[in-house]
Amino acid sequence: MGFFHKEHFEGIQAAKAEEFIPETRSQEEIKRGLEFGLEAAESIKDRNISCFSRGINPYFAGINTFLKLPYLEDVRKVGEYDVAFMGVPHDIGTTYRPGTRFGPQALRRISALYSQAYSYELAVDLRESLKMCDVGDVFTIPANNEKSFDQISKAVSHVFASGAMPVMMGGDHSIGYPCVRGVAPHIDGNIGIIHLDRHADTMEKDMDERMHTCPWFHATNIPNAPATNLVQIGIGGWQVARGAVKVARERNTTIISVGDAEKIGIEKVAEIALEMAWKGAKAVYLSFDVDCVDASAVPGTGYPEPGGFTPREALKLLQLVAKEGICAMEVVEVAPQYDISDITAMLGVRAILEVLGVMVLNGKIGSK
Ligand SMILES: [Mn+2]
Repeated sequence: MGFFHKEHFEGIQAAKAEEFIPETRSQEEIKRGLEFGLEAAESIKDRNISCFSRGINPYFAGINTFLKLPYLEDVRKVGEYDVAFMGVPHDIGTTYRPGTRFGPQALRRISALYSQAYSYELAVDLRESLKMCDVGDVFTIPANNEKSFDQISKAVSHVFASGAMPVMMGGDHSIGYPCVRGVAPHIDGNIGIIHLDRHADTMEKDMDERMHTCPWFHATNIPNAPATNLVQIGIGGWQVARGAVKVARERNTTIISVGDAEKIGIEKVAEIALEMAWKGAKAVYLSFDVDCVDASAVPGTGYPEPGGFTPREALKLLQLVAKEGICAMEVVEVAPQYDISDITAMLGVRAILEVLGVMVLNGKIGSK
């Protein structure tokens, strides 16, 4: 056992690093909980527990904002935060199974399980490092894609321009276009897009409308969002529309398949993705479609396809592509009606946490 030095294990280093994470904000939350929720009954020995649940515990209690963060009713004040989570309950862009209008609720509900917001391996406590809020949902128009897009762009634009990082919880993938359209005008230069998906989603129209098969055709028509800065990872299988493939070829986008990733490894994929997305760009937008993961791990989605990434690969990939910073991100295609034990929604929540955790570690976010 001469080669064995347990100090080198990530598991050991992470345990040591935890000691240096502050507890300032969690102490403040406990104090506020006792004040607003009253002191606990006399028989309760832990005097940090309040009578009414006001903090993160119990995880099954309380009102489910994302991570049980404060609900920011007055969205004019969003600039006071580093990160703002928003639901985008829009699913009329769906071409097969509907139901992602309930995605934000599902993500919020299971996010309670992660409301501590601490990653062991990263040794990051998001609640301590970031000022975060849930701004609720965009008022989408359930009978009209285009009007919904206008609402979404306006909402994303408002949050981004205020100085908070917008994190969008979809909704189907048609929201990708209005989300990028909300951010791009505020970037002083080009914006790159990193897109994880089994599907290319680059059709101009699908069944006569701009559906969830179309966001990147329109996003890359935005003057400062060139198609050459669009990197699509995980695309493949038997569901990729031929019309989308034609556009990808015409526009010279970069598609990295699951097979490519198997061959060169997740680390190399991330390296290439960062190089392409950041080439001459000032910011990078991240789009995570849960269906980039193998259908067995994401039953709760509108267009499942076998043969995608494992959850572990996808989470690693997200960590790696986020280390240079992400200006805004979306998690799309969570449809809880088809989910089992919340596993799809859970993966969506984890995707968000990995990205923010790595951004904190690399000093890309958090000063408020
Ligand atoms: Mn997809």
